[in-house]
Amino acid sequence: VDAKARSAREREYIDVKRPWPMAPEEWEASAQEVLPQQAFDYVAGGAGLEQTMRANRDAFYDWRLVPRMLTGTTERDLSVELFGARSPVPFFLAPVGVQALFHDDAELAVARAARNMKIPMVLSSAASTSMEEVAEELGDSPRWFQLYWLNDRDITASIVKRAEAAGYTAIVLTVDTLSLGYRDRDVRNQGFLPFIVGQGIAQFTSDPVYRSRLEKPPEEDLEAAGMLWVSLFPNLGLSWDDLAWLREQTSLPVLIKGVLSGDDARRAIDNGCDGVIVSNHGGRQIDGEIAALDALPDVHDAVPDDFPVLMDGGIRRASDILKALILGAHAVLIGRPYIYGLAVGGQTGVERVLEQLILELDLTTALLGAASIADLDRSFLTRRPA
Ligand code: FNR
Ligand code: LAC
Repeated sequence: VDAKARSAREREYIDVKRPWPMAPEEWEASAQEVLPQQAFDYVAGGAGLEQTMRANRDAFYDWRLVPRMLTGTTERDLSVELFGARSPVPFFLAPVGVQALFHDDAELAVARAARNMKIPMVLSSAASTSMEEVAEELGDSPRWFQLYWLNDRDITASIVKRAEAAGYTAIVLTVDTLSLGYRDRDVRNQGFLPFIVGQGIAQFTSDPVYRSRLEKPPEEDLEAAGMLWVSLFPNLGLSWDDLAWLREQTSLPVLIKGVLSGDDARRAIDNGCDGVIVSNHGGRQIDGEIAALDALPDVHDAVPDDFPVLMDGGIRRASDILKALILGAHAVLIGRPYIYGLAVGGQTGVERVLEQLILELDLTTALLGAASIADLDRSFLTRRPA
């Protein structure tokens, strides 16, 4: 990142010499202006032709909200409860790796924004900042830990135990990325892969078991630490049977991120999991696969009503959040939009993006005639006429 250019830009916004971006596409365009091409492409891009990325967005267009008039509701309660903890709004921050690509303060800037706004942060296994440092910044603000199960059980056990010790209250096991997808933009950028040069492996360079696998400490040879990560990351042999072992490592709730069918949701339950996240990783893994929103009704139908179902993929506006909640999500995750906020304005940028979303969500819920998230039943939604 060209730090000088970026901080000048940041100051410009903070001084309100120029208006902050408003719509999500404007944040994306501003992020493109401040980021080096390869960093922008890494966040903005998806697998192959990016058909699934588009499908994630298009799927929302097929549903229309049906408001209810004269309900006399003047107050809204946008909060939701998951695993006994109440959150002020029905969205969390999705796990997004390697945030040092987007801002020097990386995950720490996001943690400050999350804490100020009381929005739960899901920290990535591929973060640029260790889980303990992020936890310290978060204080008692809520957090979950996203797990990439590297092909080494001792390392994985150590990571999970550290997350529990650092106050993360759930483990989110991502199962759609047992190997990274084929992403045209990254291939075009000389095969851009931050991990090879040791970026995005802070959970591991800070891990005693991982460090014990290295000849030289990462402080002396970061590239070797990166190469070890790249060699341990692919774990295509992982199967549902392995979950019993993970369950033994932790008493925290375990959610499976990357479920796209009712069948897999049932398998998650049968294997002792406590929740699922309907997601196709933002269209970054399999080009041409089902849109996340289109997968949601099948998952919803397959699980008990009180079984936690979250969803992400293409959530950009308040209406997207509302549609996903009505179709069965208990909460959603915001992904790329807050990263664009981070790139443009650090902590303040993230806060702006989230504030805009909350304002729009509150107003839209009011206009729909709903007093709370729990009020939003299926009668508020209809399929677009063919
Ligand atoms: C991701 N995502 C992701 N997911 C995960 O479980 N662990 C991770 O480390 C990452 N890293 C990551 C990096 C970048 C740059 C992006 C854009 C995404 C996926 C993320 O959690 C979420 O599923 C998607 O971002 C949702 O799609 P949208 O709404 O951002 O388009
Ligand atoms: C990605 C990984 C880090 O999507 O999840 O790039």
